[in-house]
Amino acid sequence: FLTNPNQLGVVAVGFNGGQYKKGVEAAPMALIESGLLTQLRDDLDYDVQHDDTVHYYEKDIPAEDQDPEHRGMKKPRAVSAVTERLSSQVYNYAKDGKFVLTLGGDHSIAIGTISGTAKAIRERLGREMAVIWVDAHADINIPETSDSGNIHGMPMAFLTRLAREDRRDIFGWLHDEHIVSTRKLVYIGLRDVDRGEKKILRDNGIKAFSMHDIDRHGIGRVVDMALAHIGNDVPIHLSFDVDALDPQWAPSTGTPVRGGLTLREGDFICECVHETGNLVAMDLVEVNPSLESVGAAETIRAGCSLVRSALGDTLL
Ligand code: B3U
Ligand code: MN
Ligand code: MN
Repeated sequence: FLTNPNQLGVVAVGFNGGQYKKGVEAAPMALIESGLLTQLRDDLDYDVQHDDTVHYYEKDIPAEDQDPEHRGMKKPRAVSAVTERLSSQVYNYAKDGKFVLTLGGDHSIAIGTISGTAKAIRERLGREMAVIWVDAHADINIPETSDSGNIHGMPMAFLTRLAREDRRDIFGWLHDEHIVSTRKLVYIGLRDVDRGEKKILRDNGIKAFSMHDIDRHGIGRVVDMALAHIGNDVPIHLSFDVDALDPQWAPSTGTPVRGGLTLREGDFICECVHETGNLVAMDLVEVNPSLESVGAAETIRAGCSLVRSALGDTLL
């Protein structure tokens, strides 16, 4: 194992500034209150380290009138400040060999989590890390290809340097040690990818398994192919957007897209990644308990199930 067995650092990030719908900031508390961390402690025997706070980063976030659009990005300084702080929180757990679980928040927070683990894994193991991004969306817009300007649609572009900014207050704090290679990125579950993103995926030869591929080959073969692309003994950061699941299983999310994964397929992906023994970090993002009030509890339960599966539950 690439992390110390059963050592788990948890970061709760109540941040919604990468998109415009309120409510996603309440997800970490809802997941914790539903018993997720207790389950990890009591049922899966993790030594769970958590500072008992959901981080809202209020002090770091500039006032809205101090944060005008830049290259069409909305709230760029807020997202940059939050993810910079988050990056070092994640790094601090990962450098000690702990598995890092981050509960979001919208998907812009992956700029913080993935940069933090990538840096720690480089330092601790001298290795480049891979990313498995499970999502209905590719989240790889550069500012110029984004129609929405929402940064939760851009994290993978900044993390791979396809998008870059030199201004320190707008992601200029991302250095080489934080970056992930486009060759070490694999997508699963895509079904709503912007035109510009499709070109980015094609031009850079990025490996992506869409829902079409899952229908054609089945989830088992798709996961095998995804893991084969990454290669053996490569540390893996799993970034799981709950909207990868079909809205039937996870209705309470900001941008649901029909035709997604069943909960069982989502759990299966997590179990297989766990089984590699190479998983070093996981994000669970875009749970929004204030949307679809009837579906909120179900969405939270689905999120808990995904996390437990990635941490080794349900394997006999
Ligand atoms: N690709 C679109 C839509 C989107 C991305 N991520 C989510 N929605 N959740 C965009 O805004 O970049
Ligand atoms: Mn996403
Ligand atoms: Mn998504």
